[in-house]
Amino acid sequence: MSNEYLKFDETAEALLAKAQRDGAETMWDRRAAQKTQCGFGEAGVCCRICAMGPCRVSPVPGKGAERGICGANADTIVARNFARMVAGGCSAHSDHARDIVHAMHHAKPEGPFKIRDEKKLRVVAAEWGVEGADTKETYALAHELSNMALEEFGKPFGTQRFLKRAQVDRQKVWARENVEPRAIDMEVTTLMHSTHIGCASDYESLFRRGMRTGLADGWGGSMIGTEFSDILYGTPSAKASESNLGVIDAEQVNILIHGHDPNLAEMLVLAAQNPEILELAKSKGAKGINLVGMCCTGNEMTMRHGVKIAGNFYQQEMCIITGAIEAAVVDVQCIFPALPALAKTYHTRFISTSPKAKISGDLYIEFAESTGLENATEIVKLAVENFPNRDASKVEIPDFKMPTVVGYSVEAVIDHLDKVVNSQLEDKLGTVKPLTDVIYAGVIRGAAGVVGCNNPKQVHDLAHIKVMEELIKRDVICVATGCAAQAAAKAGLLTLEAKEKCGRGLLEVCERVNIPPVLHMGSCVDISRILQIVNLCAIERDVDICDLPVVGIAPEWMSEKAVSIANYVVGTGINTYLGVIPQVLGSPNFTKLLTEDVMDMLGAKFVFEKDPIAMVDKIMVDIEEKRTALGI
Ligand code: SF4
Ligand code: MSK
Repeated sequence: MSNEYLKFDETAEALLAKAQRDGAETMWDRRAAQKTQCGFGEAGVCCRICAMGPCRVSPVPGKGAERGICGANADTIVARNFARMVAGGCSAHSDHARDIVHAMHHAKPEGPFKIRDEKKLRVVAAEWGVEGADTKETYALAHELSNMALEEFGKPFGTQRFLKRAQVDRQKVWARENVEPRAIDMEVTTLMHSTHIGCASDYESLFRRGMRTGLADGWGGSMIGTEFSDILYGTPSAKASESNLGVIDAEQVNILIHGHDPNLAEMLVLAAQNPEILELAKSKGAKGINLVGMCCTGNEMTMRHGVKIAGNFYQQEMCIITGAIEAAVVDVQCIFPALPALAKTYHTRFISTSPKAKISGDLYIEFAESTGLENATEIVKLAVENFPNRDASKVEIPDFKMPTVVGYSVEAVIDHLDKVVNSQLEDKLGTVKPLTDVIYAGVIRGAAGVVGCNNPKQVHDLAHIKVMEELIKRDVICVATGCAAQAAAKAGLLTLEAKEKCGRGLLEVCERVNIPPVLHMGSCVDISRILQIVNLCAIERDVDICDLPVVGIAPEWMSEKAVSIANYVVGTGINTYLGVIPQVLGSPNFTKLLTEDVMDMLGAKFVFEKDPIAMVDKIMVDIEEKRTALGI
């Protein structure tokens, strides 16, 4: 732990001291136990794709082995490893989306899975060419559309349906470069085939394979995940919430919901409102039931229900260390396998629920769409029953929480803009024109999508916050998802008052539109919302997406999903700034491909910069160059 870290995060300081007193191990202990991390792995030149290996080649040309046993050199090994990270990320986002579509397949008027945004159902159905999209009975249409969506994963011919949303020049780039994604499962399978021993060795071909798979995520799996979640659970609108560990309430039964897939969490919200269970909670001495969210399940729930945000990725252990969590309930992705053992230090029950993410060490209650509400009810009851087991001497909840405004779907942003510009009109125009107007006029210089995780290679949250504070100061509006959005929430950047930290232009926009300078757009799959709003701006101005003064940033990323995201954001034509350097530096050729050559291919590139302020300096040069090229 650096001093900077301790100064920066008081809640962490107090809880890590408590963890030591309680004899609880945390990620920081395990990071220290790793000592110096492997230089070969860090450079991406370790290969264990076949059992002749593991082979490691020298990241320094001319020093040590230059080829693995099969003859693969650093370029091939790095490119294969990178591509396989994309496959992992695309799979995670897309398989999550598939579960949402399955839940929609189970939707019926009496619930518990219901159609909550019928308008979006009909819009997407019309977009996909469903006959009678306007007139069909709601649930017949929903079931037809869910079948079509399931085909997007495995159809034998054709490309992803949502590609047609993109601005036409971007579609031409994808066709020219042969990176239009076909069925999602097909892209992942073909990538795994290509990276098998004895298949592709050409690093550029491997990069293209990864790019196509990344685009299958962004414009396929993730976009399906977002749109179908909105249809099923409602499209988010702006609402108030709170964030940080202080949202845990000593007087209530606290249930932590953590992971990514909203299917279970939506059922938990319903179960926690059950009058019988609330009565049971009172009989156990609790004032009520308090659901608190973490990572992207938290984001999904706060966007639609205002569920309070307990924290982001690095705080998952701290949440349990408060000693006041009755049940930590998880679905898929970003869940430390360390949590069940940690939970045993306290009275917390750790409950995993997905057959795709069964975590050993405590309880497993399998969630299925067909029995969703019963599963959720069992879980909530179990948490309530556990309340009397709480040890008051072990409870320490940091007295720190921040008011937060969340819920900025694309529709919510457009709605806000319309209220300012068209307040006198009865029919809303529903366009992003006011947004492009203020960008083109230079009132705000550009826009940044800030996304991604925490990673001990950065001081947690600090890079997120420095980047966002510095950008809004320089009149760049930020939209955020995932753990970056939660970092912004905790730092108070998702409040209307945060406009005081903005430059003059952005301050004026925030005042007129009544929005924070950083907009919470949702979970990791909801980066598709960012793609869509940038895409709408490009369509509005009739330019390719790569011409707009817009950047993507992942200051503290760590997961394979982030590698997939970085690929599809670059593939969409948006320069992408990474504050943690991917494991590619062992191949100067592949590194050059990512950071330079890809520009000619897709009109955007990867930029590696660990220092947040230096990163913002580079971003401003990038944005101003784009403005100059547009003549604005
Ligand atoms: Fe070694 Fe080649 Fe096997 Fe990789 S694929 S482990 S480089 S022999
Ligand atoms: S939860 S992928 S740690 S953003 Fe989506 Fe956070 Fe990264 Fe998981």
